[in-house]
Amino acid sequence: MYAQMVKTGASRLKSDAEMSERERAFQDRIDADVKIEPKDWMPDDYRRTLIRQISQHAHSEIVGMLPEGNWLTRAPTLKRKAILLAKIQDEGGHGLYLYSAAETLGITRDQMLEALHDGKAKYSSIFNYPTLTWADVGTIGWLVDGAAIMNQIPLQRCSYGPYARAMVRICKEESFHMRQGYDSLLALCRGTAAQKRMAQDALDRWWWPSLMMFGPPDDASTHSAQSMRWKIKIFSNDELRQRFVDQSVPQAEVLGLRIPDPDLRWNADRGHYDFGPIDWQEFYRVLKGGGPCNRERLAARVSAWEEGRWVRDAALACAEKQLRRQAATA
Ligand code: FAQ
Repeated sequence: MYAQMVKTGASRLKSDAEMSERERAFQDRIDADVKIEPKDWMPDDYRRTLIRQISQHAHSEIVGMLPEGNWLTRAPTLKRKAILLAKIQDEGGHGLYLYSAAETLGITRDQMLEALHDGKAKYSSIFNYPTLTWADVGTIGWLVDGAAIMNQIPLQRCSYGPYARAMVRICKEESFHMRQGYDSLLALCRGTAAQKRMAQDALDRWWWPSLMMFGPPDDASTHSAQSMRWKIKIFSNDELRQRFVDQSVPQAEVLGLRIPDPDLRWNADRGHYDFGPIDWQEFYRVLKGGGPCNRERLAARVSAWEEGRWVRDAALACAEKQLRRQAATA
């Protein structure tokens, strides 16, 4: 089965001389920005890399519904509740487009979900943190969706056609998600002193995990070199992280919030903000299952799968009955 346990990508890039004729022709198409489609020939590692990344992305969307879902019954107004409900439904939809895109590569949805439920497949580290207050919901929209957009806009141009096309609609919806989160935080920051403290506390807890969403630093990123050669990734993890910091600092200023990083300062020579060291030990701990909510998130997905069994069985029985009827009248 294709899962994260499968080694994907080469440990180093192949030179032109080491490539077979087919591999060279494939690379030429990528270099010429021709999209690769499901029925085209592709190297096995290209296929596996895409299955790994797209399925992780899909899992992130559906696990990502859980932290915000925690606040649906406690949203402060009907309007905020309706917005949150729409956002969470969008995330379910993103999961479905992405599972469909991965299925074009020859893996089934059941196989992908089995890998998630067995703890073999990853999903984004960010969703292993708890949503303690209502301000966390706004902060997820602002920072987590903001980071997701930063990463996903370039994916609209990635080399695999079905993935690139799925990202177009996803990015439009993520943009609404980010705006609603920022709007919600703006309301808190312009509200009472207690509401503003709540917003600051949420930023203090979500800032560093949001920076980790972009993945390990470039020199520790196992897949980046090959994925960039294949234009599955257009920018490196560190490039996107820097863009995200540069985008977020002025947004925090408008909110009147302080980013919890004493080393954060504008560097006129680089034309970017410098920022402090990221705790990569925490990142790897969360990846290994040691984050505050890893167990809870996985248990919620497994129980949703088990409790939904009767729906899948009923849908299958209905489809079979319709087929039998059609066959009888044909
Ligand atoms: N969490 O060599 P790299 C969202 C793993 S969607 C967990 O750099 P790569 C929407 C990585 O898989 C958020 N694992 O890997 C939303 C690899 O392990 P493996 C998800 C991580 O693939 C908002 C190992 O580390 N977005 O938020 C993470 O080249 C609000 C080495 O790393 C996507 O999935 C991490 N943060 O680059 C929903 C976008 N980072 O597989 C609800 C598509 C790295 O060998 C509410 N994905 N790892 O076992 C990508 O762009 C890439 O996969 C990266 C990682 C950039 C995430």
